Amino acid sequence: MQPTEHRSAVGQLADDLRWLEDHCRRQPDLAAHAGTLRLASALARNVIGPFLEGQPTRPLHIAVVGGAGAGKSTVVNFLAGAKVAEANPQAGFTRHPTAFLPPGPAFSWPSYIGFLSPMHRLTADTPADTDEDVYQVKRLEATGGPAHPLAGFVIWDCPDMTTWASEGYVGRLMEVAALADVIVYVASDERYNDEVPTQFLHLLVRAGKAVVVALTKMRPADAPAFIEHFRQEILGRLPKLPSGDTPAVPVVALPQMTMAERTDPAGAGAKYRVPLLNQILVQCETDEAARVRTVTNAVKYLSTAGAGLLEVARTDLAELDAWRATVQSGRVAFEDRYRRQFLSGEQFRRFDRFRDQLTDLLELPGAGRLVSGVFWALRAPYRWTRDYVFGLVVRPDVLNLSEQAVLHDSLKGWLDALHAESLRRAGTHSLWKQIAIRFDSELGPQARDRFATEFRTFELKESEDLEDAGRALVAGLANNHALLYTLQGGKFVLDLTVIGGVVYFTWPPGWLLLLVPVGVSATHQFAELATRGVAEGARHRVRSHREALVTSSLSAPLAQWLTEWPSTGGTSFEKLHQILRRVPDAIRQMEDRVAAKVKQAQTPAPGPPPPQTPVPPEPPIA
Ligand SMILES: Nc1nc2c(ncn2[C@@H]2O[C@H](COP(=O)(O)OP(=O)(O)OP(=O)(O)O)[C@@H](O)[C@H]2O)c(=O)[nH]1
Ligand SMILES: [Mg+2]
Repeated sequence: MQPTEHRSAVGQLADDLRWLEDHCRRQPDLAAHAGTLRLASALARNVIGPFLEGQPTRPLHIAVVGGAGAGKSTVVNFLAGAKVAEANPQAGFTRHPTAFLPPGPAFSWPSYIGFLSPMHRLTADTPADTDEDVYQVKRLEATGGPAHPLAGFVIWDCPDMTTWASEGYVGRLMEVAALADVIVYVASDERYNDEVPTQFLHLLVRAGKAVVVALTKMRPADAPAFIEHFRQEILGRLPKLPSGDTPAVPVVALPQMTMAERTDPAGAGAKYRVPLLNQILVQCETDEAARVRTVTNAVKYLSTAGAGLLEVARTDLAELDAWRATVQSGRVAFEDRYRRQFLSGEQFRRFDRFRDQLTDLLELPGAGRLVSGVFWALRAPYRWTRDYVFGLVVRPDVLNLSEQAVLHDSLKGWLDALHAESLRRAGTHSLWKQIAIRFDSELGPQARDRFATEFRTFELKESEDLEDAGRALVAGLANNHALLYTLQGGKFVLDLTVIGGVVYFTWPPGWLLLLVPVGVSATHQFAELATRGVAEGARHRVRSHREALVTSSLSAPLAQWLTEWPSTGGTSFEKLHQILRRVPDAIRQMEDRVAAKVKQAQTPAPGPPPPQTPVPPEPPIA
C-alpha cells in the first residue's frame, strides 16, 4: 500500500468527521458531541495517518490537560524541569497549545501532511493567552547536565475545557489530546470533581489513552487521603478501555508548593517532579510499544464509538427526511388545489381564435373564395339561428378564479402547513426549532420572493405555450397540403353534392329549394364539429402542458429550495448521506490497515541479525 493511498483514505475520514463536527457545533445542544467528533478526526489525522505512513515513532507526545487554573502550566514546568510555561493566576489563561521539546538528541518534528492541520503553527514566540487556532513549538535549553529524562518526548501545555470561553478553543485541546501517547490529567484540590473535566477524562480513557493523574494544590498532609478519595470517587467510575480492560491510572500528588519549589522544579521541586516523571516513563516502556498502543487504541475507539459518533448524522438525516416529506406533501396539495380551482374550469378562450382559423382553412382558396362566399351567404340563416340558440342554451362560463389568485392561495396554504408542522415539532429537534424560529423572518418572505420571481417567468412561458400550441394546430393543417386540399375539396364536393341532390330531388324548382341553405349548413356544421374535436384535443393538451409547466416552473423549484432550506445553515442532505456511507467503511479499513502494519512491524525482517550496539543506561532519576 502506497503512503499516498493511506494519506487520502485517512484524510477523507478526518475531513468527514471534521465536517460533522462543524455541523454539530452549529447546534448549541450538540457542543459536547462536536468535541468528541473533533477528538475522533484528530485521532485519524494525528495518530493513525502518521503511523500508516511510517513516520518515526519519536517523539512521543505528553499532553497536560485539566480544568481552568488546575495547575497545568505548572505541571508542564515540572515535566520540563524548568520554568518554561506561563503559569498565571487568571483561570483559563492558556489559550492555545504549546509544545516543549526537551534538549537532547534531535528528533524531527512530524512531517505528516495534515498533522494538527486545523491549527496553524506559529514561528515566533507568542504569549500563551493568544486566542487563535495556532500552536507553537519551543525547544528547551540544554543545561549541560545529564540527559533529560523525557528526551524522547514532546510536552504539550494545553488550554482548559471549563471556562465559558473554552467552547471557542476546546477544539485545540482535542487536537493535542488525540495526539498524545500519555495524558497528564491535572485536577486541583478545589475543583477535582467538576463535571466537565471528569467527562473529558472519561472520553480520553474510552479513546484508550494512557493517563497519569496529577493532583494539585492540596495541603501536603492531606495528600494521601485526597489521592485515595480521588481514586474512589473519580477513577472508580472510569469507563473501560477499548480493549475491555479496566484502566489502571496512577495518581501523583503535587501539593501546595512554595515559590522556590515552583520556580526550580529540577532542584527544590524535585521531590514532586521525580514521582511524576517515573509514572510517565512507566507508561512508555519502549517507544514502539507506547506508539502501537496509542494507534491500536485509536482505531479500536473509532470502531466502537463510530456508530455513536454518527448518531447525530443519522438523526439529522431522519429529520431532514421528515422535512422533505412535509415539503413534498405541501407541494402535492399545492398542485391539487391549482388543478381543482383553476385548471379544471379553465377554457383557454384565447384558443378559440385558432379553432376558427382552422375552420376557415377548410374554405376554398383563390377563385374558390367566391364560391365559398356564396356558401357563406347561404349559411347566414343557419349562423343566426345557431348563435341565437347558443345564446339561449349555453350558460355563461362559471366565473373562474384568476390563475394568479389561485396560485397565491395555494402557496399560502403550502407555507402555512409547513409553518404549522415546524411549530408542532419544534420541541423534538433543533432542525424544526430553527425553522419555526426563522419562519416569519426568513423562510416565509424568502419563499414568497422566490415564488414571485418564478411566477413572472412562468407567466411568460404559459402565454408563449398557448400561442405555440394554437399556431402549431393551424400550421399542422396549413402545411399538410395533401390533407388540406383533400378536406377543402371534400367539403366542396359535399356541398355541391348536397346542392345537386336537392335540385335533382326537388325538381322543378320550388320553395323546396330552401333546402339548399339547410344542406350546406349541415355540411358546414359537420366540418365545424370535426375542427372543434381537433381543437378540443389540442386544448386538452394545452391543459396538461400547463399543469406540467406549473410543476416545472413553480412547484418543483420551490420544493427543491424549501427542502434545501435548512441546509443554508450548512447541513447538506447529500453530505450527511455520504458521511453515513463512507465513515463506517473507512474506519473498518483503518482497523485492517493498522493491524497489518503492526503485524509487519512485529515480524523481524529476514536476513542477518543487526549488529549489537550497547544500550545507553537510562538516566538516573533520584
Ligand atoms: N502557591 C501555589 N500556587 C500554585 C501551585 N500550583 C499552581 N499554582 C498557581 O495557580 C495558578 C494557576 O496555575 P497554572 O499552572 O497557570 O494553571 P493552568 O491549569 O495552566 O491554568 P489555565 O492555563 O489558566 O487553565 C498560577 O498562578 C500558579 O502559580 C502551587 O502548588 N502552589
Ligand atoms: Mg495554563
